[in-house]
Amino acid sequence: MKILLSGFMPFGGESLNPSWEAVRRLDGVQADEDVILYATKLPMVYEEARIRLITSMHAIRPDVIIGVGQAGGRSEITPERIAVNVSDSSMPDNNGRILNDETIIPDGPAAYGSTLPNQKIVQVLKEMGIPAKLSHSAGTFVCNQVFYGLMHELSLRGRAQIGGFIHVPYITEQTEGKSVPSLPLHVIVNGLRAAAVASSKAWQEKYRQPLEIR
Ligand code: PCA
Repeated sequence: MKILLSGFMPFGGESLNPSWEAVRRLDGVQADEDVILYATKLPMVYEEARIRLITSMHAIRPDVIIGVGQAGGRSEITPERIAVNVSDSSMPDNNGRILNDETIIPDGPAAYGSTLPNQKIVQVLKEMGIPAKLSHSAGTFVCNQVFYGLMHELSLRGRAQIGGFIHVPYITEQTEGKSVPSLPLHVIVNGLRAAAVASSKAWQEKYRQPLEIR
């Protein structure tokens, strides 16, 4: 089975984005028996990011899709519970666009829940000694737009796919000289890899078919 992980380009004056730095190190990795990881890089631009992820989904045809983004200031790896149908931030995207109370998908539902095994992911990461916590808000910036767009796409297709979003803290290099929480890159990489394996198990429990008829 295939798992697609997305990461973002840097923004807000940063020279890197830990989401892309982490997922690019997982591209092509066999995370478990019959589990191959793929990474795709998204622009930090509202519509383009959402469309780019859907294009990658069409090309790769993954069973599990995990969007990943930077949440500067958080100290844990945080699977997101819910995506909301609104973009609203005083911060511009990388095209300089500021969105105010904008609906992402007109006539779409107010929110979608993640279909990743979030509680299991938090539990597995904690057992590995990696700080992890369920988050109840992915915000209303570009990450939430990608997360909402992903869940909307999955709801339209009705295929045997699960998906969701995980925010990660800054990596240590980004916070030198500042009193802001961070994690070493390798910890984030290991955490996302474990989250992918936990998700593959959840997918298999839900959709597993005998190998010979796949
Ligand atoms: N974090 C931003 C957008 C891109 C990213 O890595 C967010 O949380 O919306």
